[in-house]
Amino acid sequence: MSAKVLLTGFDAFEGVAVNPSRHVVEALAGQVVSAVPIHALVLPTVFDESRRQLEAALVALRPRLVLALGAAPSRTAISVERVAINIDDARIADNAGRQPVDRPIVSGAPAAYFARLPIKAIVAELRRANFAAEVSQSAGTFVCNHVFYALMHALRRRASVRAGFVHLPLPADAGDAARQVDAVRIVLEVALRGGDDLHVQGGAVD
Ligand code: PCA
Repeated sequence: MSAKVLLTGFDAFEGVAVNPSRHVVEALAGQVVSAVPIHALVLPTVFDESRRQLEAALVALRPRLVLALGAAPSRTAISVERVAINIDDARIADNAGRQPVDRPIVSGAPAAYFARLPIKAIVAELRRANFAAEVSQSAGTFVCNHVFYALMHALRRRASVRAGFVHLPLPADAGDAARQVDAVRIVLEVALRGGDDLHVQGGAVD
């Protein structure tokens, strides 16, 4: 079977009228990166349903790389997430009006999974291309973390599949939005390159 990339984003949700992750996913749908075709999927910002749709796509496509994207209105840098945690704790309601509090995503499963992406190499490459980028130590506890955790859990026995999550800041204008498409292309290229991560400073003190 030929290799595929699955790229996901989210629709609009409270406080984010136009989701930049949706724009990027739609812009890259059907394109080819490092000779690998991109399959795009826009997920609903809804607990459980987003996970169901993601899991169905994983079964249907069997991708070599999965990159999930979401919007992070409070951030100013492209945030390459290090870790997904096994908890839903919603400060706002999802698009179906649900607001789980302190609910495990998968009962009895590990507290966390690390991204299987060269996160520091990705940050370095983004900075080389003049993007504000950083490693993030938390993807939050809303639907983005939910999908990220569900992704890593679904792939827990498929070690050869690379997967992770990137949060995008809200773009300042149309030019900025277009540049985010280039940034995500860079993320995919570095992720498909394989090899070890860079061991350079990328942590946080608090
Ligand atoms: N961002 C939200 C959910 C959907 C999105 O794009 C989050 O960070 O959880």
